[in-house]
Amino acid sequence: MKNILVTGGAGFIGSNFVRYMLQNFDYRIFNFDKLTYAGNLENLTDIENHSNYKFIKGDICDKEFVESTIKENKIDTIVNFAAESHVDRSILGSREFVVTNVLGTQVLLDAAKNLGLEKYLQVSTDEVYGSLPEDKKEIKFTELTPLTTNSPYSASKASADLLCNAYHHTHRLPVLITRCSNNYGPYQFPEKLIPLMIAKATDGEKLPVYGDGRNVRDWLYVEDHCSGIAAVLEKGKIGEVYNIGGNNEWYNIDIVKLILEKLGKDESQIQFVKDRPGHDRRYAIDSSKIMRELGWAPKYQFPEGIDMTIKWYMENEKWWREVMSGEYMKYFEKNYSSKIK
Ligand code: NAD
Ligand code: TDX
Repeated sequence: MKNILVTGGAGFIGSNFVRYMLQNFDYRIFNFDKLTYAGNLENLTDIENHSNYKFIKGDICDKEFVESTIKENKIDTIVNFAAESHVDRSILGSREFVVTNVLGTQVLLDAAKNLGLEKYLQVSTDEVYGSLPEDKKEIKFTELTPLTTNSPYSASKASADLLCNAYHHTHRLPVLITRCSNNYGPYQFPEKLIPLMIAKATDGEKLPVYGDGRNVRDWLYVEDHCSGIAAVLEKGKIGEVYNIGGNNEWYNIDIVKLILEKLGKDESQIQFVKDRPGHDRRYAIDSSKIMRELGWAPKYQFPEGIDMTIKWYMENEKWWREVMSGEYMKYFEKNYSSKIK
C-alpha cells in the first residue's frame, strides 16, 4: 500500500484527484494544503471520513513541517498540485507565484531527495509551452516543444519543471512531470472561464470576454486529467514528461455562447472587455505519447462533460455562492474595473 502526499488537494483538480484515487486505488491519501483562497475543504465533505484519507493543513514552503509530515506518515510518493494557479492574479502580483510555485516545489524536491522517496510527480501545465498560431491547426504542443513563458504564472510553473528536471539528472530523484491543458468540471473556482461564465449567466450579469474572444483553449474534463495523472504515477517512465489533453479546441467566445444557450440566456449578456496583457492566443495539446505508451484515453467527450459541469453548478449553487463572497469579490473588483471599455 502506498502512502501518497497530495499537496494542494483542497483545490479544484487536487480535490477531484483525492476522490478519484480513493475510489479507484487502495492507497492512503494525505492531503497537504495551506488553504489559500483557492483551497476549500467543502470540496471533500463526501470523503472526509474515509479510512484511507487524512487532511493536514500546511504550507509546502515550510521545510521542517513538510519533512516531519513525510516522516510521521511514512510517505513514499508526492503528487504536487499546490500552486497559485490563476493567470490574471499573476499579472496583478507575481510574488506568491514565485514563492509557492518555485520555492515550494524546491522544498518538496529537497524533502523527497533527503528522505529517499520512491516517486515525485509534478503537476504542470501546457502554459509552459507558450502560445500557438491560430491559423496552423496542425501544430500542437508536444513534450519536445521548447518552454516559452508569457505570464508570470507560466514562468513560475516552467521554473518548477526545470528544477524537477535538474533534481532528476543531478540527484537521480525519481521525478515524473505531467503537462495538461485547460480543465473544467465540478469544484472549479469561479474565477476561471467556465464556472465564472456559468455564475454570471445564472445571475443575469454581463459576461466579460477578453479581447476579441478568439483565443483558443483545449478543454479536458477534470476526471480525465486525474486518470491521466494516475496512469503516469502507475506506469510512467521515470524522468519523462507526459502531455495530457482532450483534443478539444474551442474559441472562448464559442464556449461563452454555448453556456448562455444551455442556460436559456441571451447573447446580449456578453461584454467584450480589455484584453488580458500578454494573452496567449492558442493552446493545443498533442497527447499521443501518454495514449500510446500508457494506454490512457479520456473517458468524457466535451458535449457530455459540459452538460455534467453545468448540471453540477446548477445543483451546487450554495457552494459557488459561498466561494464568491468575501475575498474573491475584492479580487473581482480589482481585476475587472480597469478592463471595462
Ligand atoms: P487551485 O488554485 O484550484 O488549487 C490550488 C491549491 O493549492 C489550493 O487548494 C491551495 O490552497 C493550495 N495551495 C496554494 N499554495 C499552497 C502552499 N504554499 N502550500 C500548500 N498548499 C497550497 O488550482 P487547480 O486549478 O486545481 O490546479 C492544480 C494544479 O494543476 C496547479 O499546479 C496548476 O498549475 C495545475 N494545472 C491546472 C490546470 C487548470 O486548468 N486548472 C491545467 C493544467 C495544470
Ligand atoms: O473573465 C474572463 N474572460 C476571458 O475571456 C476569464 C477569467 C478568462 N477569459 C479567457 C482567458 C483565456 O483565454 O478565457 C480563457 C481561459 O481563461 P482561464 O480560465 O483564466 O484559464 P487560462 O488562462 O487558460 O489558464 C488555465 O489553464 C491552464 C488555468 O487557469 C491554469 O491553471 C492552467 O495551467
